[in-house]
Amino acid sequence: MDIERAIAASLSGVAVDGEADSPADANAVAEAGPPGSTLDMAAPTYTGREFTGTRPATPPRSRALAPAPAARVDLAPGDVKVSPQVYVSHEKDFTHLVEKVAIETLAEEGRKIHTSNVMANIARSAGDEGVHNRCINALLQPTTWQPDSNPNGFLLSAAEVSRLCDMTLEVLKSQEMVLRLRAPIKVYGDIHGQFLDLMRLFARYKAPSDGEGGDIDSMDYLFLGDFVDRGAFSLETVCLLFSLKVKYPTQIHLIRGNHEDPTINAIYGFRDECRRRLNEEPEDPESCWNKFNRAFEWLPVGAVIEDKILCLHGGIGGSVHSVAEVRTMQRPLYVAQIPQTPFEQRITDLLWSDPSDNDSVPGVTANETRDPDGTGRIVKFGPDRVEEFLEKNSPLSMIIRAHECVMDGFERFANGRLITVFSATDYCGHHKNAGALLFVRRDLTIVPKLIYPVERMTTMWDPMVMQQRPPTPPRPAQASRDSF
Ligand SMILES: [Mn+2]
Repeated sequence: MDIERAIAASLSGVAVDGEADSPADANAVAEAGPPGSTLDMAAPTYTGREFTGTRPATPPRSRALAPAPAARVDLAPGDVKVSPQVYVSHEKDFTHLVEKVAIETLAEEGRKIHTSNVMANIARSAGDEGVHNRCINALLQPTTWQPDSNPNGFLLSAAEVSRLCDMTLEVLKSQEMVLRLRAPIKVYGDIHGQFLDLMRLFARYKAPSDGEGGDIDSMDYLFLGDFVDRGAFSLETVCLLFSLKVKYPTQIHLIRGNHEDPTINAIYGFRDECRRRLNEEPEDPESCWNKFNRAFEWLPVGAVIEDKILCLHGGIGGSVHSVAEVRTMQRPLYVAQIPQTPFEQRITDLLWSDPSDNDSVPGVTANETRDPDGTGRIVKFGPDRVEEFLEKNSPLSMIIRAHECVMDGFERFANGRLITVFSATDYCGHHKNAGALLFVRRDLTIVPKLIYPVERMTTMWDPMVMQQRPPTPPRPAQASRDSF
């Protein structure tokens, strides 16, 4: 296969995906485009000169004369640039393998294809790995994932999980407390260890991978926290998300939920899951459970998409007035259980607060569902708070948050200026709610994408936690004590 065919094959492999994310598909072509545009420029038929008579076939431009010029130019950060890696599709008989290769070695790749054996390529790509790649290969199986046959085991050893936490922590430390992100992007709400729902969303609406069925090269992914607790697969969920963060540090984004906190995930299931499945003593300072929580303390608490959409786990409560004040919060960040200072109250508001029951309830009111003892620290905020916040933080015009189970997987509040998104279906087996992701198109149109509950073959929730701490009711909230 020559270079043009290799690029054409890789382009068709990336661009042909029938889903409705058409702007993203266009983006996929655009990203893979620069090698293609080099070809266009090389073709004299595009010069616009008048021409009569028969056009001879244009010979391919010789490789020696086309030293990938765009890749060699020094560009300032943020300039348009060509990816140093190119997709190629190796085809043989009825099988194919799409692979990433360095742009510098593309010529070599084109020669190799005539003699290479497809299976040998697969074997080679399975060999070069880090723990994050191994975890992704094993867990990112949107249509085929099944729980481990041994419910007390886990794919990775405690030592490997520990290494994954270290790698994730390094990435998180290098990034900001409030992320600045671009559209197109998919925003996910709470998953709460319901790993099967994550796989189902990936299967229906594409997954963060660079292989078939994946769209990570055409859009980013943002997860709004509450990865762990409640569901039976917190380890699968958090390990896959951490692995994706390590593999795609600027395309996968994780922000913190109220369950990414040792005080909370010690009682809602995650600590026991670590003890049982990693065979460790969580109280050991070097346990995986402690390492996860140390990484959680470095998760950002907010993200802003295209300067227009603020994303948080809980909300703005009564005390969050500007994005700037969140941006300057120092990490590692500890969450006080009973906030004593204005700073601690702000953290509680970001991670714990909810919108009021509906648009007719303004102001800041007690959150009786989450704060049954009436300390008054966990609040609900009215639509007037949302309006005021957005006005003060122009050009922001929307808040996306998670944290509450909503029946359709997403729900609008404050006249559509705030949206709640929740990705776990049939939360804790109780609510029969849909799960959703919000796809933010390049033109900033928000497109909800839903899945509905399915019959489950195995127990998906921690029975002990279920019994002792029933799940938070979906909106509209019904009064219920002792729930989160
Ligand atoms: Mn939450």
